[in-house]
Amino acid sequence: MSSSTPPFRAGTVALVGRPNVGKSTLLNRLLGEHVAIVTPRPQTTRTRILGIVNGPGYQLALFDTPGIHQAKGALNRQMVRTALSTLAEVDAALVLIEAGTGPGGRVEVGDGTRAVIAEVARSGKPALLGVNKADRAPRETLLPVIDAYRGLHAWRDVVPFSALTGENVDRLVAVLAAALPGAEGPLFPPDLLTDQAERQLAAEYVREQVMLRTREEIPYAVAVEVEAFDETGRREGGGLVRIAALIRVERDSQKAIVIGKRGSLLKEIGTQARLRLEALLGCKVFLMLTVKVDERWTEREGAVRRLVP
Ligand SMILES: Nc1nc2c(ncn2[C@@H]2O[C@H](COP(=O)(O)OP(=O)(O)O)[C@@H](O)[C@H]2O)c(=O)[nH]1
Ligand SMILES: [Mg+2]
Repeated sequence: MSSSTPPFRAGTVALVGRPNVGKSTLLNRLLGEHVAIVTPRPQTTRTRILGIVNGPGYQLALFDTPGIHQAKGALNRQMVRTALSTLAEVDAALVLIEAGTGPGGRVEVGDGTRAVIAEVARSGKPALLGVNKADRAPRETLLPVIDAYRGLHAWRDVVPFSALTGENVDRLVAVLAAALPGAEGPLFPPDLLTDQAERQLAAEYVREQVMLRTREEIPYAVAVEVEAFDETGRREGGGLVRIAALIRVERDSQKAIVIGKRGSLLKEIGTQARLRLEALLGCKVFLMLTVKVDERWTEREGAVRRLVP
């Protein structure tokens, strides 16, 4: 190796921010796979999800986390704890905000975002600010946003980008990679994409469809468990995987809604989740769904720990 070869860099980065700023969309874009579920609703991500991005001279282990917010209830408190404990364990932080200005072009930094920045400052970790959703912000509104945020923390850099279109994502990754510590080599096997097992992804794809197709409190009252994952019928390049999943809700009225008239909504949820699963697994999937009421599980610490591990 010549002395001019730059050192290899490898490390862990926590992807943190308010709910709904596009953290999971960014992770999926970087991995090229639907590893973290995405919906237009806040609090979609409930656990931390590892995605590994390999590039020339670096390996970036990125942890997607639940949004940091004023949490009410056992489930939400656990989600915020997960985000903060991830931040405490990593080498660096990638903080995401949404581009855009308020009325009259004013840059408004909400209390929630200030709280996220305070947590990052408290962690003492090197931090990069990503200004996401640049695709829907006119260029002239981006600069004032970047300027305002530069003054709020000693960021490594501030990078506008779009997780949705991919615009400037390359630069975001390059700046992140440069912030990683030097390493002998990769921390994880280079062919490992994520820590999410297929079984977990199956449960998450079902929850994603329930969240997309229900309203009000129901999206937040759902937990999904895979009870059976039978891949004895799976073959190289085809075959069949049989999956049985249990959808938990908090009340009888919610169960009736998720099932729908003569089972119509549950059928739709099953079809859409199955299509995503077939794309992931590369084979046919037989997906059986059941709905069960588990009274106020999101408010019980024990139930939350068991159902959202
Ligand atoms: N226009 C636009 N929408 C985005 C972008 N990134 C994410 N979104 C949308 O924002 C919503 C929340 O995204 P998600 O990744 O779940 O946010 P998270 O809660 O931070 O993980 C979804 O409807 C995404 O499609 C982006 O770059 N541009
Ligand atoms: Mg998310």
